[in-house]
Amino acid sequence: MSEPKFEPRVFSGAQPSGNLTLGNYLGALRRWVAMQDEGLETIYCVVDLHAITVWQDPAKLAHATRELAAAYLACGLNPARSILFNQSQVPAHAELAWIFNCVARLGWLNRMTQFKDKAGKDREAASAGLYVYPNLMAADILVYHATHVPVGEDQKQHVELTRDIAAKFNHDFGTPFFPLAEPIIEGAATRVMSLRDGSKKMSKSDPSDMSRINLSDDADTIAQKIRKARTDAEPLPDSLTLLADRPEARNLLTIYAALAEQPPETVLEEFAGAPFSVFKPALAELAVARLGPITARMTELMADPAEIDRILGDGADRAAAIAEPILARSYEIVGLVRSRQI
Ligand code: AQP
Repeated sequence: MSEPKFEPRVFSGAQPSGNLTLGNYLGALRRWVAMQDEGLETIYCVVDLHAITVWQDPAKLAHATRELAAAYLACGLNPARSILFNQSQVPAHAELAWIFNCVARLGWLNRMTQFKDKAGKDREAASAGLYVYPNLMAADILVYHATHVPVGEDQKQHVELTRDIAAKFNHDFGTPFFPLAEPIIEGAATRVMSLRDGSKKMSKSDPSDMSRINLSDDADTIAQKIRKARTDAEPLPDSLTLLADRPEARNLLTIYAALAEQPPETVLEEFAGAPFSVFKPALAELAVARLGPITARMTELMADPAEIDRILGDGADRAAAIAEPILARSYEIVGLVRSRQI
């Protein structure tokens, strides 16, 4: 099978399952903006169909969808340069996901650690949607023939599954139709950890709001959360290797370095020997300085939800124009008859 050349195209998304966290920002969004600003073709989605794999209150979901779109814009995504939309407005995602439900193997899905984490002990009670979530994610990416997927570390396994699905489809149908998309896991903080437990990732849906910094938090809340962040009693060391067994301390250092856009070693040079009573206020000040303008912009944007809806609708039209021919060709390859005159 000769490999066709796919033009570089970037796709990524985040779920409107709560407030966007500092983890989402550092692990994903900041990279998305950089890729847009590098001049690449970029498509960024509010993945609302993924959010409903766990229960979402309908009124809160609509609000969270607009708020996430506002966060995208406030972080620097520009609808004139990137396609910005919410997933459920482009039905091609869900349609291709059905085909991928028939391509992906149960054994592959059984290995997905995110399903195990999210379903927890009561797996029987998890939705079927949560189980096949990675197939929908594969469709999100492949319905645009996207080649690059900037994500945090936690999504690496799902992008690898996307590659497996593309490869199996191409093999089964004997045509190199889908690209093998690459995960782009870059930046200083690809896995930001919970402020309450250095072994758990910071997450929008963690029951404890104190475990995360939300992009919508005000300055006092950010300062309070950092002050109360769990740490050990030791001061900061002068070398990174001495933080190997101190996950909470390492996490705060990583966050500082990422926000300051400095290597962690440089930050340690400044703070070696400092107790957390000195480091935490410095981190809070930096976090407020970096996130404050984003929060303020989000508030301004949320004052005009009709404009957000307009941007999402326009983005969905542009996304559908790319996705629909790729979906139509996928149906043809699979052998599904399409004879309606539309
Ligand atoms: N803690 C994190 N550190 C670095 N990157 C992270 N991402 C998520 N958490 C961290 C990255 O953010 C992007 C959007 O994530 P998502 O909304 O698709 O869902 P998720 O990965 O499941 O993130 P959350 O915050 O934990 O959401 P919930 O609680 O709803 O499951 C992805 O690129 C992700 O890697």
